Amino acid sequence: MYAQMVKSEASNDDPALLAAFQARIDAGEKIEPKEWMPEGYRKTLIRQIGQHAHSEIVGQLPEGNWITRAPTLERKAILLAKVQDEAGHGLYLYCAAETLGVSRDELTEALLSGKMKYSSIFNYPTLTWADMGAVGWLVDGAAIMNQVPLQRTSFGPYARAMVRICKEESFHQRQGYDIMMKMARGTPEQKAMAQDALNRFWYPSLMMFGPSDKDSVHSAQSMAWKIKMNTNDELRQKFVDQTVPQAEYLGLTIPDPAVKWNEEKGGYDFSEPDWTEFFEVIKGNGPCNAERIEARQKAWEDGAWFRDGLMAHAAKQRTAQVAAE
Ligand code: FAQ
Repeated sequence: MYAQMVKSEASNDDPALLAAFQARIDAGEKIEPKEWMPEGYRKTLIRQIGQHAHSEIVGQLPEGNWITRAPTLERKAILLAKVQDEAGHGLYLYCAAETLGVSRDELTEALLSGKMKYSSIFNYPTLTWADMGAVGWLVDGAAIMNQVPLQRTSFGPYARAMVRICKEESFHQRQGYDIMMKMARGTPEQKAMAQDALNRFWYPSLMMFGPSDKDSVHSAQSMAWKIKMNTNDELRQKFVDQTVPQAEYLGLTIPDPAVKWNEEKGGYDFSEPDWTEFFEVIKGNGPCNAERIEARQKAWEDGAWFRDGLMAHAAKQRTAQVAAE
């Protein structure tokens, strides 16, 4: 079904309908699920919302890794709440994608077979407790930078899901920064752990915004349709501008000697991430890709009995309802 949807792109792009649709987008109207939309618009949304949902679900794994090892009861409760929020975000997003005619099962199968992607960032390991700080600070920080503009995206269910998600992401970012503050102001060993986490997560966080604008295949069309509100490089620059002073406040060093305030552009100069590494990671060759998919595959198989039970119950209810009518 996912493959069929991809193939059916441009099957109904009648020029008059397309022009009327674009006029609605340009006027800032929201598009709702039952309204006419070009196949390419629907396909792009399924791809982006589905990828986003998968990122939230797979994104539970690196932090879930530390729930049993959180240093205090309070930290454990906070981390648990954050990871549960991520599951919730995945569910809102799967629901938003379902309004476009694809089921959650189909999306999950596309993830497990490698047809669909999830964010590159979750293919990096979380090696120390300081990584919980770096993930909250940098990964959620990058997610917010990307998602705040998406609250104004043209597809109604996606925009509405983003409003709630962004509120929760702010708490996630704050809790990460709070961990970093404790570590950076702790013992020299703790500060070194915080610096090491920043060193390892800096470039992967910059990669979250996608390839540089010249290599972004979808940006132009997605921005015309207001599925994306900014280019990848614009958001990456905003993220760097926000994060460098936060690192200074922590007394930590961004692992890039090229980071320097540029008065003329009103932003920081910085080095590009290693794009070869990025493309390898999204092709499936990152440090944890196999482990992440294996964990999702196992969860899918372990949950089969429950899904079967729910379906059997729903079928029984339907039969009872038909008999009563
Ligand atoms: N990872 O043409 P573009 C979170 C792919 S936040 C993997 O520029 P596009 C919260 C892209 O799909 C993370 N693949 O693509 C959290 C395309 O390949 P395709 C999720 C990437 O779509 C925090 C190709 O490269 N957020 O989970 C990545 O216009 C902490 C060409 O790229 C979202 O998904 C990447 N980083 O722009 C959870 C936000 N970047 O599909 C737990 C919504 C690019 O043709 C813990 N998504 N690719 O095979 C977006 O805004 C966009 O989809 C971008 C990419 C900006 C990610």
